[in-house]
Parts: sequence; C-alpha cells; structure tokens
Amino acid sequence: MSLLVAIRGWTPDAWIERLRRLAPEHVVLDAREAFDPETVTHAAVWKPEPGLLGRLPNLRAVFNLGAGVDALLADPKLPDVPIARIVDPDLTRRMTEWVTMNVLVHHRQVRRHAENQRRTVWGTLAQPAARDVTVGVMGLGVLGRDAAEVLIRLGFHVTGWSRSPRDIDGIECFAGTYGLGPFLERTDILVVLLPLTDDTRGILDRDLFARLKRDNHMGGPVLINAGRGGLQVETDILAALDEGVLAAASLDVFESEPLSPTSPLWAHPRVTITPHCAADSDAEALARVIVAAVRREEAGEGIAAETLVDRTAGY
Ligand code: NDP
Ligand code: OXD
Repeated sequence: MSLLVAIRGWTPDAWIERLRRLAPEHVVLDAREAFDPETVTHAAVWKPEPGLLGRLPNLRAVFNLGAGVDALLADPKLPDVPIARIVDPDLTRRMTEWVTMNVLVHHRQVRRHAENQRRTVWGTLAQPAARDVTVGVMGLGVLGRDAAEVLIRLGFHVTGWSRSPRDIDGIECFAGTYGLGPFLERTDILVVLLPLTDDTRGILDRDLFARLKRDNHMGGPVLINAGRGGLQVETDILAALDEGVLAAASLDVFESEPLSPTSPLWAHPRVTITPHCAADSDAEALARVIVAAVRREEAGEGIAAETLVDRTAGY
C-alpha cells in the first residue's frame, strides 16, 4: 500500500517528511517524482493536478489536506472513491482566531482610532456593547459554529444561516432561500464561512449586500469573508463600499489568488486583506490526522463521518 502526496500551491516537503516519519509502515510517494500508479492506494492532496487521481487504478480513498474541497471536486476525472477533508481543532482554532480578530477590529473601530491617532485627534467614537451588535454567520459547519461560540461568549448577538435547518444553543438559526432574507436584515457584521459550491458561487453580490441591516455604529454593514473567493463578486464589493452599501470588508480569499497587484481592493481605505491565511493547514499538526485516517481506512473502518465529503452537495 502506498500513500501518494500531491500538493500544489504549498511546498510538499514538510508534509512528506512528517508522513514518512509518522507512518514508517507506509511507502510515502512524492507526486513530483516518478512512481508506479498501480501501487497507490491512498492519496493526500491539496489542489492536485487535474486528472492525476483518475490515473491511479487502485486508489481507495483521497485525503484533502484542507477543509474546502472545491478545487478537488472541480477535477472532471476525479475517481469515485471516498474523500475525507480536514476537521481538526488546530485548523478550527486558527479560523476562529481570524474571525474574532476581524469582528473586533470592526466593532471597536480600530481603523478609525488608528486614523485619529495618526492625526493626533482625541476622537471619541460611539461604542455600543457587543450585545447590541448582530453578527450573522453564513455557514454553520465546523468552522462557523466554533467562531459563533466564541462570539457568543464575547457577548455578541449571533445568528447563523445554513442549508439545512439547525437548532444550536445561543444562535438564532435560519436556513435555505426562505431564511436568507430574515437572516440578512438582522445582520450588522456578516461572517462568511460557506464552502464554494454550485449553489453558493457569487452569492456575495450587490443584491445581498443591499439586504443587510443599515444602521449601526460602524457606518453600515461589514463583510468578513474567509470562505472562498468564488463566493464574492469583487466589483460589487467595491461598488457597495463606494456607494455606502457596505461600510467595510475584511477579505482572506479572492476570486483569483494570489490577488493581482492591480486589484483596487489593495488600496481601498476600508478593505482589510490577508493572503488566504485565516486558517493554514499546518503540516506538524495535521500529518498525524492524515496518518490516523489512512490507518482507519486500511483497517476497514472507512472514513470518519464528520470528515466524509458529500460529493453531491459539493462539500
Ligand atoms: P462545513 O462543511 O463543516 O460547513 C459548511 C456550512 O455551510 C454548513 O453549515 C452548510 O450547511 C453550509 N452551506 C453549504 N452550502 C450552503 C448553501 N447552499 N446555503 C446555505 N448554507 C450552506 O465546512 P467548514 O466549516 O469546515 O468550512 C467552511 C469553508 O471554509 C470551507 O469549505 C473552505 O472553503 C473555507 N476555509 C477557508 C480557510 C481559509 O484559510 N480561508 C481555511 C479552511 C476552510 P449545512 O449545515 O446545512 O450542511
Ligand atoms: C482550506 C483552506 O480549505 O486552507 O483548508 O482554504
């Protein structure tokens, strides 16, 4: 049995070194080198070359080295084997940290205070309590729920939107197309942790922004997106910011990555950009998770339900 490591966009070396160290009973193959496709039974991948997995006749399972599987599922030659994605506290906590940081930056008006400091202005800004601010979390999955729990602990009023109805303590839950309107009209700060699927592509557009709650201390609704760039229409974000439909945006993901140096998002005074690093897949923490999942599959126990990707739903 061999585990093929095929990673594009990150350097695979750290993963290969750790997988070889943690799973000495396995042959760990590096997709950058020549290998016999017949020997590969498992693959640990991030954005693998399209068609690669379809050339492995004995492949039994694919382990995606991140939480989002949109790039993997876009491969038209993807074989019909179970796919597992990362569900792990290390990745979840990183995302919760990024979301919380951005919610607080907007709620506590950090950019405006910084501007006042630059101008040596003792400017007092309105500062309502967190309980008077509604954070709407789009996507109540592993990441959305954890971030929501921390925001609740900080005192925010938290609502959430998902595909299927959810009943979660402390979160006012909405679901589906029917629930989207009531969800948006309550939302001051919109946190997006949706997967990119056929249903969600381009959902963050001008029409959606116009449905958010308007009156708050931040000068209007705020968008925070760490889901995927394909969820957002960037020309609509810029127009909404310039027309006052959105007060500000924090973006970790972009329609095209890396974000082009010519994108007007970079220089926009009310846009905060991070380079798709909200929750890195850390090789040290996650190689163990992959080895445990491979061993479990080999032992005939299949893929753990919470990590199994629903290919029809697209996440
Ligand atoms: P999950 O699969 O656990 O959760 C997805 C959530 O989105 C679920 O609540 C699901 O609804 C909801 N959802 C899916 N489709 C729709 C829809 N059409 N309408 C309404 N709700 C929908 O994913 P995770 O929480 O683990 O991850 C979310 C995404 O975060 C990943 O797919 C990835 O794109 C992104 N990500 C970004 C990172 C970064 O560094 N920027 C790092 C890691 C992940 P339901 O509950 O009904 O299934
Ligand atoms: C992921 C990511 O999906 O890092 O894990 O974007």
